[in-house]
This record gives sequence, C-alpha cells and structure tokens, in this order.
Amino acid sequence: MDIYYSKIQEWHNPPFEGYSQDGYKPSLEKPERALIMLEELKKTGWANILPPKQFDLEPIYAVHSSLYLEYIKSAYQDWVEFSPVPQMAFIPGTMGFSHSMIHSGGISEAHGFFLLDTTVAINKYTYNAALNAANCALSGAHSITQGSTVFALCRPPGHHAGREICGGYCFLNNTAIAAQWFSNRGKVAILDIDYHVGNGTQEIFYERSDVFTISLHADPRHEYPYYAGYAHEIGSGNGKGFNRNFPLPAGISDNDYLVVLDHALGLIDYFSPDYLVIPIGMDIHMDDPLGDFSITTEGIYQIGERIADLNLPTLVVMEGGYHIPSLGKNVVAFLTPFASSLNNLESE
Ligand code: Q9C
Ligand code: ZN
Repeated sequence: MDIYYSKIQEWHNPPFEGYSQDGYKPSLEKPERALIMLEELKKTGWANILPPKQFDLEPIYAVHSSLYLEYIKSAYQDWVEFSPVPQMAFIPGTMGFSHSMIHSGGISEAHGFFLLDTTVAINKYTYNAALNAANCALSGAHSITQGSTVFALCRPPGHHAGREICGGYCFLNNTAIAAQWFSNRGKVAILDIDYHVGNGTQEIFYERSDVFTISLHADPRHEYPYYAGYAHEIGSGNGKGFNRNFPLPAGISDNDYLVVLDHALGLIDYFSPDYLVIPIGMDIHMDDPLGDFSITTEGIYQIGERIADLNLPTLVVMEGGYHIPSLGKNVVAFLTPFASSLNNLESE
C-alpha cells in the first residue's frame, strides 16, 4: 500500500494548546504521533512509504481563501516583528466567532479572526508542514486507481479547518482538499471516523450534492467542537440531505459502533460514489486521552474490514489520535484489511 509522508511535517511542533493556572498546556498533537505510526507501518511488510509530490496551490485555493493562506504563511513572522519572543508561537486573545465580522488587516491580535480555539499555535514551520500534509493527501488522490487504497499520513490534521478558520490542531483541510480534487472527476463520499466531528469538512461541502459528507463522532453536546456535529445538520440548498451526522454516546462499544457504521455504509452504497475519502482518528480508541469511547484495537480492525468491503477507490487520511503507545498499532489494524485486498497486493 502506498503511504505518503514528509519529514517536513515534523517541524510543526506546537509548544502549547492552551493555558491553565499552571501555565501552558503541552500540545497532544506532536511529531511523535507520526513517528510511532511510521515505526509500526514499517514492521508490516506492505507499507510503501513515499514522499509527497509538490503541487501548486490551485487545489488548496479551491477549498481555502487566499486571505487565510496568507495568515498561516505570515502569522509567525508578524508575531516576531510585533513582539520578538524567540521560538515562541502565538495565540491571540480575541477570536472571530462569526465570519460576517470584518478582518481589520491589522497585526497579531487581529489574527483571531481566523481562529476557532487555542490549539492552533503557529511556529516558523507550520505553513510548510501544513502544505506538505495537503500534498500528501493530493499525492494520494492522484495515485488512486480502480479498487486501490492509499494512506495519506497527514500531520497537522485537517478536518476541523474550514474555508478560512483553523482549530482543533488543524490548518489546511487535507481531507477536503483531496475530496475537492476528486469531485472534478466524479462523485465523492467522505466518511469521517475521527472521534470528533469533521466540522470543517462539513462546512466546506454543506451546500454540495456531489460530495456526500458523513461523520460518526462523540456527541457535540459534551465534546469538542460543541457548535457542530448534531444530527439535524443535514446540509442546505443543493446539499440538503448530503451531510449526515451520527453523534454517539460516551463509552460506546465495538458492537454498538459497528451497527451505526453499517448504517452509514448503507447510505454510502445508496449514494454510489466514484471515490471514497476516509478521515481516520484513532482517538476513538479506549485508551485515548481525549476520547471516551470503548473501542478496541480489534474493533478498529473490524471498522477497516467493513469499509474495505465496499471495494471503492479509497483515500485514507490521518486526522487525530493521541495515545502514543497504541496509535501506531491502531493505524496498522485499520489499514490491514485494505492492504490484504487483491488490488493493493498487486500494486506492490
Ligand atoms: N482539553 C483532532 O482530533 N480540544 N482534533 C482539546 C483538551 C481540541 C482534536 C482540549 C481537540 C481537537 C484532529
Ligand atoms: Zn479527533
């Protein structure tokens, strides 16, 4: 199985994800996540790890605004010039809660316009890392053939990022960028199985009927991102009926999860997509520090097995998952059923 990964993604190493009375809280989204996944993938014998191709920005501008890209690109330098603190990333104290608001074009504090929360500190390398993550997703999309599966090992993740807002460790929506590229070639279904709702992906395709977005996730009444992910959000305009959310209760077991998954897979089958994009988050695992599901590694294998049974051209995109000891093994468990399907063996 082809897997896209760039070392440059390791240079995005956010120093904090928020504050508490004890000072900075360290970020759970860190380079070690990618390293443990690579380590476990290399043990399998079927993982063909490749550097991403470098694409131009056009497929990224198809999803994000140029003002937003300019922010990610220049925020660190703006901050250094405004108040030089070496190697420190910056989070403004004022955030733009609604995009009917006006971006003043001013320095640092005005950057809050683009922020959903405090988990998206930008360092000197964030822009480059995020571009490489997007290029991993695009490389995967370009290399998909009939019935094959490719894994984009993206970091930073992407599914909380909207057209011009970052949050939840996400800057560029790698999943949406790949799905948008696919949508010029056929119908796309996105099935998001990260523990958190893919609110950014939902927002980006909310009025589209050619990209069907489905997400299984923790109930937003008690879990991040709180303001999206409810079952009544079904899309609008042309997209009405083409967004589906399945909020799940705390402590959900493998079997109960698989029942909901089967229902979602039935909807995908009915939609009959040409391409499938699967944003995965191993924060669904029982040991994850952010999650409260009771999903086991065996359950994650079964989730992969059922999705692989659809036999569609499938791009798997890495999103969350923060329990380092199980993260690599869980990613391998999810991908193994795809790796053992005929087309992926033939492509080696
Ligand atoms: N007390 C993804 O899984 N909230 N993002 C952290 C911790 C943000 C998760 C708060 C969670 C974002 C890609
Ligand atoms: Zn998550």
